[in-house]
Amino acid sequence: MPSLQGHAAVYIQVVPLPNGRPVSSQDFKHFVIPENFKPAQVLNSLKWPDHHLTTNRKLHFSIAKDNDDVHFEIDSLTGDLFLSKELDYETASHFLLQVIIKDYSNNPPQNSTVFLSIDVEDQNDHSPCFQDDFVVIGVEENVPVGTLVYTFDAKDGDGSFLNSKIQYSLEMSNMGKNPFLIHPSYGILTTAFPLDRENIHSVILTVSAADQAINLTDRRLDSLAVKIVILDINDNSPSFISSSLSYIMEDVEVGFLVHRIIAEDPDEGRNGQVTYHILSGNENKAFALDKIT
Ligand SMILES: [Ca+2]
Ligand SMILES: [Ca+2]
Ligand SMILES: [Ca+2]
Ligand SMILES: [Ca+2]
Repeated sequence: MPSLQGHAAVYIQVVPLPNGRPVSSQDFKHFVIPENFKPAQVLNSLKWPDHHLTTNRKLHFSIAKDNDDVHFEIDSLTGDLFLSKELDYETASHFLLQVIIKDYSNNPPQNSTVFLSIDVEDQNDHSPCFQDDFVVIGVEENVPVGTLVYTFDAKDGDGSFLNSKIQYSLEMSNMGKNPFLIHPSYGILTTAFPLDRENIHSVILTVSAADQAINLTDRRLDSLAVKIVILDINDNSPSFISSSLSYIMEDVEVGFLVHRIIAEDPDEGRNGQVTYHILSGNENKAFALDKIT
């Protein structure tokens, strides 16, 4: 069972009590209850001032009706305060209850009032969440190092700072050097190295978003598969891979295959498609060259 911490009252406001005397620190109790505190559990550190505990006094405890709050109930005989409904820090993080204590051992019965100031402590009960399950991004090769590729934006529904503060990290699924970097706080993905489509066509990354709950074991995360397709730029010229020397007998027939000239270009699609032309030396048009083959 989570323990409760009692704290000294921090309220400085002065409101007159029904019996006319000003509020003293005795009349305030401050509690912190964890968000995951279960209904029906007694807030057992609630200790009424000693003079209320004298056994031969007939006391009656109630929560003032104008606190239209359904989260708390009080045992009218013992003064034990119960949680009657689950707490949700994200909906309500603070309660101020007015407890009326009627003392029937006096005639007429005497009323006293105690304010219970209850702070709910946020529990890390929401996980970070990416809006998508899978993202495909295109980025051109040869962009300058530090180019922005994508901005990830995971949300976390917790109400307090660290439980909802997201830290991003990434892992590369394929082998090799990861050419991307992610900013841990802003989720900005940038290039860390020059990209070369002719070397790597695409990169599969797993981007994780973890909240920063104080206890490492309470931290929650979500992850997202990201495919980055490196788009081609025409950054390679064709180069000849066939021999530059060929022999031919003088008496071959017209149409004889003299030589197969092969040039290669590693770029993609039209950027890598090679056509052939004779620039010079073909005197009397003695040779014909097929443009495609
Ligand atoms: Ca969280
Ligand atoms: Ca929470
Ligand atoms: Ca090319
Ligand atoms: Ca290229």
